[in-house]
Amino acid sequence: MFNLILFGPPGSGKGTQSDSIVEKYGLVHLSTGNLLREEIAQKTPLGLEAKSFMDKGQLVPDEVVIGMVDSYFDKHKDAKGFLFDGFPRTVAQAVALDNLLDLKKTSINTVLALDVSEEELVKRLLNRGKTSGRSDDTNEEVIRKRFAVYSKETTPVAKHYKAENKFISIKGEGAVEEIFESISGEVDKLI
Ligand code: B4P
Repeated sequence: MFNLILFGPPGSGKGTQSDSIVEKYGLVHLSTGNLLREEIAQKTPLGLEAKSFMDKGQLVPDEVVIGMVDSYFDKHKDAKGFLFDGFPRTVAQAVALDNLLDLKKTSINTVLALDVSEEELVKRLLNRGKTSGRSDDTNEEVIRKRFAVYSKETTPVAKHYKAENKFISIKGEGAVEEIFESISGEVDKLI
C-alpha cells in the first residue's frame, strides 16, 4: 500500500490538490472535512455534534473523527493506498492512525505539507465562502480562529512525522497545476 498525508493549514489547497492526486495515483481519498460535511448534510447525530464545533472554527473531538476514519477503512478494505486530507489534525489522531495502519500491516509513506502565507489563506477562504455555502468560510473571525487552532493543535503533528523523516514541505502558492507538479515529483520518487 502507498499512504500519503496531505498536510497544511485551512485553505492551503489540500482539497483542491487531492482530486488530482487520487486520479493520478489511484488512491482512496479520505477527507475528514468532506466526511463530516456529509454527516451534517444528512443530519445524523454525529453531523449535528460536528457542526457545533466546525461553525466555531474548532476541531471536532478526536474520538468522533477517529471512529469515522475507522469505519471508512472498513468500507475500503481493498484500497491500494489512501490519501489522507485534513487528517490527522492532532497528535492523538496521528497516533491512532499509526495504530490503525499497523493493524493493516502498513504505514504512512510520506507527509507532503503545503506552505502558504496566512494573508493568502484568508483571501482564499473568504473567496470560497462567497460561493461554497460553508458557514466556516464566511466569517473572518472564525477563519482566524481556525488558524489559531491549527497552530496550537495541528503543527505538533508535523513534529511527529519529522521525527520519522517522513515530512516534506512544498510551496503551496502559485498556479494549481504547478503545485500539483511539485507534489507529483515527490510522490514519483517514492511510489
Ligand atoms: P477541511 O474540510 O479539511 O477544510 P480546509 O482545511 O478549510 O480546506 P483545504 O485546505 O482542503 O482547502 P481547499 O483546497 O479547499 O476542514 C473543515 C473543518 O472540519 C475544520 O475546521 C474542522 O472543524 C473540521 N475537521 C476536519 N477534519 C478534522 C479532523 N481530522 N479533526 C477534527 N476536526 C476536523 O482550498 C481552499 C480555497 O483555496 C478553495 O477555494 C480553492 O479554490 C482555493 N485554492 C486552492 N489552491 C489554490 C491556489 N494554488 N491558488 C489560489 N487559490 C487556491
